[in-house]
Amino acid sequence: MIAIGVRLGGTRELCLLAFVMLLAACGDGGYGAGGTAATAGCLRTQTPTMAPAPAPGTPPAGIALRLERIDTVLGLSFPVFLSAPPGDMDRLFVVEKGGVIKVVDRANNALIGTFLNISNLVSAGGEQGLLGLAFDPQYATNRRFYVSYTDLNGASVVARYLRDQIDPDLAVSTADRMIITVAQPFENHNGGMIAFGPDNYLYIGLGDGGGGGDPFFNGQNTGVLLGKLLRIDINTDDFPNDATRNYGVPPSNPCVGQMNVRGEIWSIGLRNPWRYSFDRQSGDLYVADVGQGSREEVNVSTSADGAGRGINYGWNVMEGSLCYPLVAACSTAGLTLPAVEYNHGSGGCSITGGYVYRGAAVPALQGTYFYADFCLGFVRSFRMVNGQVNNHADWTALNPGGNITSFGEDAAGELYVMTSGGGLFRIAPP
Ligand SMILES: [Ca+2]
Ligand SMILES: [Ca+2]
Repeated sequence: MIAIGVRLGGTRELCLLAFVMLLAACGDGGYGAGGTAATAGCLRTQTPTMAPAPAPGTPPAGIALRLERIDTVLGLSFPVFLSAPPGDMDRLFVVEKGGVIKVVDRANNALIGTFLNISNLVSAGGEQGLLGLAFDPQYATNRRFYVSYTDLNGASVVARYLRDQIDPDLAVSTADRMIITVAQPFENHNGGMIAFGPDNYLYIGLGDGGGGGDPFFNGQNTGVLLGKLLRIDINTDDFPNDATRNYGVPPSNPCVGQMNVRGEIWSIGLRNPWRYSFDRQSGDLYVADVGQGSREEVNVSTSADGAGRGINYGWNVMEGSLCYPLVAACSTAGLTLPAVEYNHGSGGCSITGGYVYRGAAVPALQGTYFYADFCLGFVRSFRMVNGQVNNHADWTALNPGGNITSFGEDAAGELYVMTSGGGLFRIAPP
Protein backbone atom coordinates (compact mmCIF):
# COMPACT_ATOMS: atom_id res chain seq x y z
CA MET A 1 0.00 0.00 0.00
CA ILE A 2 1.46 3.30 -1.00
CA ALA A 3 0.74 6.20 1.29
CA ILE A 4 -0.47 9.28 -0.43
CA GLY A 5 -0.25 12.54 1.44
CA VAL A 6 -2.92 14.82 0.18
CA ARG A 7 -2.03 18.42 -0.19
CA LEU A 8 -4.07 20.55 2.20
CA GLY A 9 -3.40 24.22 2.21
CA GLY A 10 -0.12 23.66 0.44
CA THR A 11 2.05 23.32 3.49
CA ARG A 12 5.52 22.06 2.90
CA GLU A 13 5.25 19.44 5.64
CA LEU A 14 2.36 17.73 3.95
CA CYS A 15 4.22 17.79 0.69
CA LEU A 16 7.16 16.03 2.26
CA LEU A 17 4.79 13.38 3.53
CA ALA A 18 3.47 13.02 0.03
CA PHE A 19 6.56 11.23 -1.11
CA VAL A 20 4.85 9.65 -4.04
CA MET A 21 3.45 12.91 -5.28
CA LEU A 22 5.24 12.21 -8.46
CA LEU A 23 3.84 15.17 -10.28
CA ALA A 24 3.81 17.22 -7.20
CA ALA A 25 2.47 20.60 -7.16
CA CYS A 26 4.39 20.53 -3.93
CA GLY A 27 7.04 22.36 -2.09
CA ASP A 28 5.54 25.79 -1.77
CA GLY A 29 7.08 26.87 1.45
CA GLY A 30 6.17 30.39 0.54
CA TYR A 31 9.73 31.56 -0.03
CA GLY A 32 9.25 32.03 -3.74
CA ALA A 33 8.22 35.34 -5.20
CA GLY A 34 7.19 36.13 -8.72
CA GLY A 35 9.97 36.89 -11.14
CA THR A 36 10.29 39.32 -13.98
CA ALA A 37 9.35 38.20 -17.46
CA ALA A 38 12.29 37.30 -19.68
CA THR A 39 13.18 39.90 -22.24
CA ALA A 40 15.26 37.90 -24.71
CA GLY A 41 14.59 39.20 -28.20
CA CYS A 42 14.11 35.72 -29.56
CA LEU A 43 10.89 35.13 -27.65
CA ARG A 44 7.36 35.78 -28.82
CA THR A 45 6.13 39.22 -27.75
CA GLN A 46 2.53 39.00 -28.80
CA THR A 47 0.08 37.80 -26.18
CA PRO A 48 -2.58 35.68 -27.89
CA THR A 49 -6.14 36.33 -26.86
CA MET A 50 -8.36 33.41 -26.10
CA ALA A 51 -11.89 33.17 -24.81
CA PRO A 52 -12.08 31.57 -21.34
CA ALA A 53 -12.59 27.82 -21.58
CA PRO A 54 -16.01 26.57 -20.57
CA ALA A 55 -16.24 24.56 -17.35
CA PRO A 56 -16.25 20.80 -17.95
CA GLY A 57 -19.66 19.29 -18.56
CA THR A 58 -20.94 15.86 -19.41
CA PRO A 59 -19.34 13.94 -22.30
CA PRO A 60 -20.73 14.50 -25.79
CA ALA A 61 -23.97 12.62 -26.37
CA GLY A 62 -23.55 9.45 -28.36
CA ILE A 63 -19.97 8.68 -27.28
CA ALA A 64 -19.60 5.98 -24.66
CA LEU A 65 -16.23 4.97 -23.28
CA ARG A 66 -14.91 2.55 -20.70
CA LEU A 67 -11.61 1.59 -19.18
CA GLU A 68 -10.35 -1.79 -20.30
CA ARG A 69 -8.07 -3.10 -17.60
CA ILE A 70 -4.87 -4.52 -19.04
CA ASP A 71 -2.53 -4.74 -16.04
CA THR A 72 -4.10 -7.91 -14.63
CA VAL A 73 -1.06 -10.16 -15.02
CA LEU A 74 1.61 -7.50 -15.51
CA GLY A 75 2.52 -6.85 -11.87
CA LEU A 76 3.40 -3.26 -12.63
CA SER A 77 5.27 -1.21 -10.06
CA PHE A 78 4.46 2.50 -10.28
CA PRO A 79 3.99 2.81 -14.04
CA VAL A 80 4.67 6.35 -15.26
CA PHE A 81 4.59 6.05 -19.05
CA LEU A 82 3.65 3.88 -21.99
CA SER A 83 4.74 4.07 -25.61
CA ALA A 84 5.45 1.93 -28.65
CA PRO A 85 7.85 2.11 -31.58
CA PRO A 86 6.40 3.77 -34.67
CA GLY A 87 4.33 1.25 -36.62
CA ASP A 88 4.59 -1.47 -33.96
CA MET A 89 0.98 -2.62 -33.57
CA ASP A 90 1.89 -5.71 -31.55
CA ARG A 91 3.52 -4.40 -28.41
CA LEU A 92 3.33 -1.86 -25.61
CA PHE A 93 6.34 -0.61 -23.66
CA VAL A 94 5.51 0.34 -20.08
CA VAL A 95 7.90 2.47 -18.03
CA GLU A 96 8.15 1.85 -14.30
CA LYS A 97 9.37 4.72 -12.16
CA GLY A 98 12.00 2.55 -10.46
CA GLY A 99 13.94 2.08 -13.70
CA VAL A 100 12.39 -0.82 -15.59
CA ILE A 101 10.72 -0.94 -19.01
CA LYS A 102 8.40 -3.89 -19.58
CA VAL A 103 7.17 -5.24 -22.91
CA VAL A 104 3.52 -6.19 -23.16
CA ASP A 105 1.69 -8.11 -25.86
CA ARG A 106 -0.89 -5.66 -27.16
CA ALA A 107 -3.28 -8.36 -28.35
CA ASN A 108 -3.68 -10.29 -25.11
CA ASN A 109 -2.15 -7.95 -22.50
CA ALA A 110 0.36 -10.62 -21.50
CA LEU A 111 3.79 -9.76 -20.16
CA ILE A 112 6.46 -10.55 -22.76
CA GLY A 113 9.37 -9.61 -20.54
CA THR A 114 11.70 -6.92 -19.28
CA PHE A 115 13.03 -4.75 -22.09
CA LEU A 116 15.46 -2.68 -20.02
CA ASN A 117 16.41 -2.43 -16.36
CA ILE A 118 18.49 0.58 -15.34
CA SER A 119 17.30 0.75 -11.75
CA ASN A 120 20.94 0.79 -10.62
CA LEU A 121 21.41 4.14 -12.40
CA VAL A 122 18.21 5.80 -11.25
CA SER A 123 17.34 7.74 -8.14
CA ALA A 124 13.68 7.02 -7.60
CA GLY A 125 12.59 8.96 -4.54
CA GLY A 126 9.60 11.30 -4.64
CA GLU A 127 9.27 12.76 -8.10
CA GLN A 128 12.50 11.18 -9.28
CA GLY A 129 12.88 8.03 -11.34
CA LEU A 130 12.84 6.71 -14.86
CA LEU A 131 10.39 9.26 -16.20
CA GLY A 132 10.43 9.22 -20.00
CA LEU A 133 10.87 7.07 -23.09
CA ALA A 134 10.95 7.98 -26.78
CA PHE A 135 11.55 5.65 -29.71
CA ASP A 136 13.62 7.04 -32.55
CA PRO A 137 11.49 7.77 -35.65
CA GLN A 138 13.85 5.34 -37.44
CA TYR A 139 13.80 2.77 -34.64
CA ALA A 140 12.91 -0.10 -36.97
CA THR A 141 16.23 0.32 -38.76
CA ASN A 142 18.56 2.04 -36.26
CA ARG A 143 17.31 0.29 -33.05
CA ARG A 144 17.68 3.56 -31.10
CA PHE A 145 15.50 4.71 -28.26
CA TYR A 146 15.90 7.37 -25.62
CA VAL A 147 15.21 7.36 -21.91
CA SER A 148 14.94 10.19 -19.43
CA TYR A 149 15.71 9.68 -15.76
CA THR A 150 17.15 11.27 -12.65
CA ASP A 151 20.59 9.81 -11.99
CA LEU A 152 22.16 8.93 -8.64
CA ASN A 153 23.12 12.58 -8.19
CA GLY A 154 19.56 13.69 -8.86
CA ALA A 155 20.50 15.22 -12.21
CA SER A 156 18.20 14.92 -15.20
CA VAL A 157 19.68 12.65 -17.84
CA VAL A 158 18.65 11.78 -21.38
CA ALA A 159 20.51 8.77 -22.76
CA ARG A 160 20.34 6.71 -25.92
CA TYR A 161 20.00 2.95 -25.81
CA LEU A 162 19.81 0.29 -28.50
CA ARG A 163 17.50 -2.63 -29.02
CA ASP A 164 19.30 -5.97 -29.03
CA GLN A 165 20.49 -6.96 -32.50
CA ILE A 166 18.65 -10.26 -32.42
CA ASP A 167 15.91 -10.15 -29.79
CA PRO A 168 13.28 -7.47 -30.49
CA ASP A 169 11.98 -7.73 -26.91
CA LEU A 170 15.30 -6.91 -25.31
CA ALA A 171 17.50 -3.82 -25.10
CA VAL A 172 21.27 -3.64 -24.82
CA SER A 173 21.75 -3.07 -21.11
CA THR A 174 24.30 -0.25 -21.32
CA ALA A 175 23.77 3.18 -22.85
CA ASP A 176 24.85 3.71 -26.43
CA ARG A 177 25.31 7.42 -25.88
CA MET A 178 24.71 9.96 -23.15
CA ILE A 179 22.83 12.84 -24.72
CA ILE A 180 22.52 15.47 -22.00
CA THR A 181 22.84 15.83 -18.23
CA VAL A 182 21.29 18.76 -16.41
CA ALA A 183 21.98 19.27 -12.70
CA GLN A 184 18.92 19.66 -10.46
CA PRO A 185 19.05 21.88 -7.37
CA PHE A 186 16.11 20.07 -5.68
CA GLU A 187 14.55 16.64 -5.95
CA ASN A 188 11.20 17.84 -7.29
CA HIS A 189 10.05 19.34 -10.61
CA ASN A 190 12.22 17.26 -12.91
CA GLY A 191 9.90 17.29 -15.89
CA GLY A 192 11.11 14.14 -17.59
CA MET A 193 8.99 13.93 -20.71
CA ILE A 194 10.87 13.34 -23.95
CA ALA A 195 9.17 13.12 -27.33
CA PHE A 196 10.03 13.45 -30.98
CA GLY A 197 8.20 16.20 -32.76
CA PRO A 198 6.82 16.00 -36.30
CA ASP A 199 10.16 17.56 -37.34
CA ASN A 200 12.01 14.52 -35.93
CA TYR A 201 13.82 16.66 -33.38
CA LEU A 202 13.80 15.49 -29.78
CA TYR A 203 11.88 17.70 -27.34
CA ILE A 204 12.94 17.54 -23.68
CA GLY A 205 10.78 18.96 -20.90
CA LEU A 206 12.57 20.25 -17.80
CA GLY A 207 10.92 21.58 -14.67
CA ASP A 208 12.11 24.67 -12.87
CA GLY A 209 14.44 22.70 -10.60
CA GLY A 210 11.94 22.55 -7.77
CA GLY A 211 12.02 23.80 -4.26
CA GLY A 212 8.71 25.67 -4.50
CA GLY A 213 7.99 29.01 -6.13
CA ASP A 214 11.00 28.72 -8.45
CA PRO A 215 13.42 30.25 -5.91
CA PHE A 216 16.17 30.64 -8.52
CA PHE A 217 13.83 32.12 -11.14
CA ASN A 218 14.83 29.48 -13.64
CA GLY A 219 11.53 29.61 -15.53
CA GLN A 220 12.22 33.08 -16.89
CA ASN A 221 16.02 32.77 -17.09
CA THR A 222 16.93 32.15 -20.72
CA GLY A 223 20.51 31.43 -19.71
CA VAL A 224 19.60 28.11 -18.11
CA LEU A 225 17.84 24.95 -19.31
CA LEU A 226 15.61 24.39 -16.28
CA GLY A 227 12.00 25.47 -16.64
CA LYS A 228 12.12 25.03 -20.41
CA LEU A 229 11.07 22.90 -23.29
CA LEU A 230 14.22 22.07 -25.26
CA ARG A 231 14.56 21.01 -28.89
CA ILE A 232 17.67 19.14 -29.97
CA ASP A 233 19.04 17.17 -32.92
CA ILE A 234 20.14 13.76 -31.71
CA ASN A 235 21.86 12.87 -34.99
CA THR A 236 24.80 15.26 -34.60
CA ASP A 237 27.15 16.58 -31.92
CA ASP A 238 27.73 20.33 -31.91
CA PHE A 239 29.93 20.02 -28.82
CA PRO A 240 32.72 17.60 -29.78
CA ASN A 241 34.86 18.73 -26.84
CA ASP A 242 32.08 18.41 -24.26
CA ALA A 243 31.29 14.85 -23.20
CA THR A 244 28.19 15.99 -21.28
CA ARG A 245 26.47 17.38 -24.37
CA ASN A 246 26.21 15.04 -27.32
CA TYR A 247 23.61 16.55 -29.60
CA GLY A 248 23.10 19.32 -32.08
CA VAL A 249 21.18 22.57 -31.74
CA PRO A 250 18.83 23.00 -34.70
CA PRO A 251 19.58 26.33 -36.41
CA SER A 252 15.83 26.94 -36.54
CA ASN A 253 15.54 27.10 -32.75
CA PRO A 254 14.28 30.57 -31.81
CA CYS A 255 17.21 31.76 -29.70
CA VAL A 256 20.17 30.41 -31.67
CA GLY A 257 22.91 33.02 -31.87
CA GLN A 258 21.52 35.20 -29.07
CA MET A 259 24.00 36.34 -26.44
CA ASN A 260 23.61 34.62 -23.06
CA VAL A 261 20.61 32.61 -24.23
CA ARG A 262 20.68 28.83 -24.50
CA GLY A 263 20.21 27.75 -28.09
CA GLU A 264 18.47 24.54 -27.02
CA ILE A 265 15.46 26.52 -25.83
CA TRP A 266 12.15 26.03 -27.64
CA SER A 267 9.72 27.40 -25.02
CA ILE A 268 10.24 29.00 -21.62
CA GLY A 269 8.28 29.79 -18.45
CA LEU A 270 7.44 26.23 -17.39
CA ARG A 271 7.20 25.00 -13.82
CA ASN A 272 6.95 21.25 -14.26
CA PRO A 273 5.78 20.19 -17.73
CA TRP A 274 5.32 16.62 -16.53
CA ARG A 275 3.61 15.61 -19.73
CA TYR A 276 3.26 17.23 -23.13
CA SER A 277 2.46 15.79 -26.54
CA PHE A 278 2.19 16.56 -30.21
CA ASP A 279 -1.06 15.80 -31.98
CA ARG A 280 0.23 13.13 -34.36
CA GLN A 281 -2.08 14.38 -37.11
CA SER A 282 -1.88 18.16 -36.84
CA GLY A 283 1.46 18.63 -35.08
CA ASP A 284 -0.18 20.93 -32.52
CA LEU A 285 1.64 20.99 -29.17
CA TYR A 286 -0.21 20.44 -25.88
CA VAL A 287 1.80 21.24 -22.75
CA ALA A 288 0.31 20.45 -19.34
CA ASP A 289 2.22 22.39 -16.69
CA VAL A 290 1.88 21.47 -13.02
CA GLY A 291 0.97 24.45 -10.87
CA GLN A 292 2.22 25.69 -7.52
CA GLY A 293 -0.62 26.12 -5.06
CA SER A 294 -3.56 27.37 -7.08
CA ARG A 295 -3.83 26.43 -10.74
CA GLU A 296 -3.20 23.51 -13.10
CA GLU A 297 -3.02 24.28 -16.80
CA VAL A 298 -3.01 22.99 -20.36
CA ASN A 299 -1.37 25.12 -23.02
CA VAL A 300 -2.12 24.60 -26.69
CA SER A 301 0.05 25.92 -29.50
CA THR A 302 -0.96 25.04 -33.04
CA SER A 303 1.47 23.86 -35.66
CA ALA A 304 0.54 26.90 -37.76
CA ASP A 305 1.53 29.12 -34.84
CA GLY A 306 4.90 27.42 -34.38
CA ALA A 307 3.97 24.63 -31.96
CA GLY A 308 5.50 26.34 -28.95
CA ARG A 309 8.38 28.06 -30.75
CA GLY A 310 9.63 30.99 -28.68
CA ILE A 311 6.60 30.93 -26.41
CA ASN A 312 6.83 32.14 -22.81
CA TYR A 313 4.32 30.12 -20.79
CA GLY A 314 4.56 32.50 -17.88
CA TRP A 315 5.97 30.79 -14.81
CA ASN A 316 6.96 32.21 -12.31
CA VAL A 317 5.48 35.56 -13.22
CA MET A 318 2.13 33.83 -13.44
CA GLU A 319 0.57 30.59 -12.27
CA GLY A 320 -2.07 29.83 -14.84
CA SER A 321 -3.96 33.05 -15.47
CA LEU A 322 -3.15 34.42 -12.00
CA CYS A 323 -0.24 36.57 -10.99
CA TYR A 324 2.30 34.71 -8.88
CA PRO A 325 2.35 35.15 -5.99
CA LEU A 326 -1.32 35.95 -5.78
CA VAL A 327 -0.91 39.18 -3.88
CA ALA A 328 1.42 40.69 -6.45
CA ALA A 329 0.52 42.61 -9.53
CA CYS A 330 2.06 41.42 -12.76
CA SER A 331 2.17 42.16 -16.45
CA THR A 332 0.97 39.56 -18.92
CA ALA A 333 2.93 41.20 -21.73
CA GLY A 334 4.65 38.57 -23.83
CA LEU A 335 3.18 35.68 -21.86
CA THR A 336 0.98 32.98 -23.35
CA LEU A 337 -1.83 31.94 -21.04
CA PRO A 338 -3.31 28.46 -20.83
CA ALA A 339 -6.18 27.19 -22.93
CA VAL A 340 -7.63 25.29 -19.98
CA GLU A 341 -6.99 25.57 -16.27
CA TYR A 342 -8.56 24.35 -13.07
CA ASN A 343 -7.96 25.35 -9.48
CA HIS A 344 -7.04 23.44 -6.37
CA GLY A 345 -10.20 24.35 -4.50
CA SER A 346 -11.93 21.06 -5.19
CA GLY A 347 -8.98 18.87 -4.35
CA GLY A 348 -7.09 18.97 -7.62
CA CYS A 349 -3.35 19.07 -7.07
CA SER A 350 -1.29 18.20 -10.10
CA ILE A 351 -2.16 17.94 -13.78
CA THR A 352 -1.30 14.87 -15.82
CA GLY A 353 -1.25 15.84 -19.49
CA GLY A 354 -2.31 13.35 -22.13
CA TYR A 355 -2.83 13.11 -25.87
CA VAL A 356 -5.07 14.06 -28.72
CA TYR A 357 -6.91 10.91 -29.69
CA ARG A 358 -6.04 9.69 -33.20
CA GLY A 359 -6.92 6.04 -32.82
CA ALA A 360 -9.42 3.97 -34.75
CA ALA A 361 -11.49 2.31 -32.01
CA VAL A 362 -13.66 5.37 -31.30
CA PRO A 363 -13.90 7.47 -34.49
CA ALA A 364 -16.05 10.14 -32.82
CA LEU A 365 -13.16 10.97 -30.48
CA GLN A 366 -10.85 12.11 -33.29
CA GLY A 367 -9.12 15.33 -32.29
CA THR A 368 -10.10 15.10 -28.61
CA TYR A 369 -7.40 15.88 -26.06
CA PHE A 370 -7.42 14.05 -22.71
CA TYR A 371 -5.91 15.14 -19.41
CA ALA A 372 -6.24 14.13 -15.76
CA ASP A 373 -5.49 15.18 -12.21
CA PHE A 374 -3.08 13.10 -10.14
CA CYS A 375 -4.95 13.57 -6.85
CA LEU A 376 -8.58 13.64 -7.93
CA GLY A 377 -8.16 10.91 -10.53
CA PHE A 378 -10.58 12.52 -12.95
CA VAL A 379 -10.16 12.23 -16.71
CA ARG A 380 -11.33 15.18 -18.77
CA SER A 381 -11.20 16.09 -22.42
CA PHE A 382 -11.70 18.96 -24.82
CA ARG A 383 -11.30 19.77 -28.48
CA MET A 384 -9.63 22.83 -29.94
CA VAL A 385 -11.75 24.36 -32.69
CA ASN A 386 -10.51 27.53 -34.37
CA GLY A 387 -8.34 28.33 -31.39
CA GLN A 388 -11.09 27.88 -28.81
CA VAL A 389 -11.86 25.12 -26.33
CA ASN A 390 -14.93 23.06 -27.24
CA ASN A 391 -16.68 20.08 -25.67
CA HIS A 392 -14.86 20.36 -22.36
CA ALA A 393 -16.04 17.21 -20.61
CA ASP A 394 -15.54 15.19 -17.44
CA TRP A 395 -15.56 11.41 -18.06
CA THR A 396 -16.61 9.74 -14.84
CA ALA A 397 -16.49 6.39 -16.65
CA LEU A 398 -12.76 6.88 -17.16
CA ASN A 399 -11.80 7.51 -13.54
CA PRO A 400 -9.48 4.57 -12.80
CA GLY A 401 -9.37 5.07 -9.03
CA GLY A 402 -6.06 6.08 -7.50
CA ASN A 403 -3.46 8.56 -8.61
CA ILE A 404 -3.14 9.04 -12.37
CA THR A 405 0.54 9.27 -13.21
CA SER A 406 0.37 9.42 -16.99
CA PHE A 407 -1.36 8.68 -20.23
CA GLY A 408 0.21 6.62 -22.99
CA GLU A 409 -0.31 6.37 -26.74
CA ASP A 410 0.34 3.19 -28.72
CA ALA A 411 1.38 2.94 -32.35
CA ALA A 412 -2.23 2.77 -33.47
CA GLY A 413 -3.08 5.97 -31.61
CA GLU A 414 -5.12 4.28 -28.89
CA LEU A 415 -4.78 5.86 -25.47
CA TYR A 416 -3.99 4.44 -22.04
CA VAL A 417 -4.14 5.73 -18.51
CA MET A 418 -2.13 4.43 -15.55
CA THR A 419 -1.98 4.86 -11.81
CA SER A 420 0.77 4.89 -9.20
CA GLY A 421 -0.69 1.73 -7.65
CA GLY A 422 0.06 -0.29 -10.79
CA GLY A 423 -3.18 0.13 -12.74
CA LEU A 424 -3.01 0.30 -16.52
CA PHE A 425 -6.11 0.78 -18.64
CA ARG A 426 -6.94 1.24 -22.29
CA ILE A 427 -9.55 3.86 -23.16
CA ALA A 428 -11.99 1.76 -25.17
CA PRO A 429 -15.49 1.69 -26.63
CA PRO A 430 -18.13 -0.17 -24.59
CA1 LIG B 1 29.84 16.24 -27.21
CA1 LIG C 1 1.70 29.01 -17.50
